[in-house]
Amino acid sequence: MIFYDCSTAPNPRRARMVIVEKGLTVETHDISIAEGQQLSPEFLKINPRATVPVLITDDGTTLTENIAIATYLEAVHPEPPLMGRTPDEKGLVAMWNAIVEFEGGVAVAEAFRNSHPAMKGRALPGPMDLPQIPELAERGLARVSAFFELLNDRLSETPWLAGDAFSLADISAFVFTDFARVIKMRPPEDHAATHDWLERMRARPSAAA
Ligand SMILES: N[C@@H](CCC(=O)N[C@@H](CS)C(=O)NCC(=O)O)C(=O)O
Repeated sequence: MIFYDCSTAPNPRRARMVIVEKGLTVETHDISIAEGQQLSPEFLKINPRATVPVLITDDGTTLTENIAIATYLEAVHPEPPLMGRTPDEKGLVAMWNAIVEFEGGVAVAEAFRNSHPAMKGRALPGPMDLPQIPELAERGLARVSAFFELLNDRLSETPWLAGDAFSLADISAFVFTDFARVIKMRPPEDHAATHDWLERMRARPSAAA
């Protein structure tokens, strides 16, 4: 396997955490988004959509989405399971991961990419240069607040997002919550369930990966 990573970006961090949780060591190449390496002709040959993470499987298949990478690694290395054991658990992990990606990941990206000077002209990832839209940044901030509420409500009901077991959904939520620092947003102090969960997340070796 070959893993194309970017040490500063949230989406590659999600895949990196899955790799560590599975106890794997994978040949890794860092692609610097700050230096625009994702747009280089060499990398565009690997992923014409110019995004990281990318995993090249042992059979040579190119996987460019977190969900695809996690699905492949779970199939090849089922233990420890990160995507549920029973049919119901599998459904809940997929459901919460999708909720987190849309309500959390997209919200943070909307706020960050439409406001940060480093993202000028790069309002969406990918090969197209697109201008920032300040109203979207504002909307993103409101969406991140709503995401923090959703997270705390859910974690007040269950220890982990998808239920009793740690899963891919927790990895996704942790990475996006942590990355919200770039738009100066953190879960409110009185979100006790979220802070308890964050502490348990930070204690996992994969959190430092
Ligand atoms: N849906 C993709 C998202 C991948 C993505 O957006 N990656 C960002 C880094 S967090 C990227 O490659 N950005 C390149 C750019 O900003 O030009 C996934 O699940 O992996």
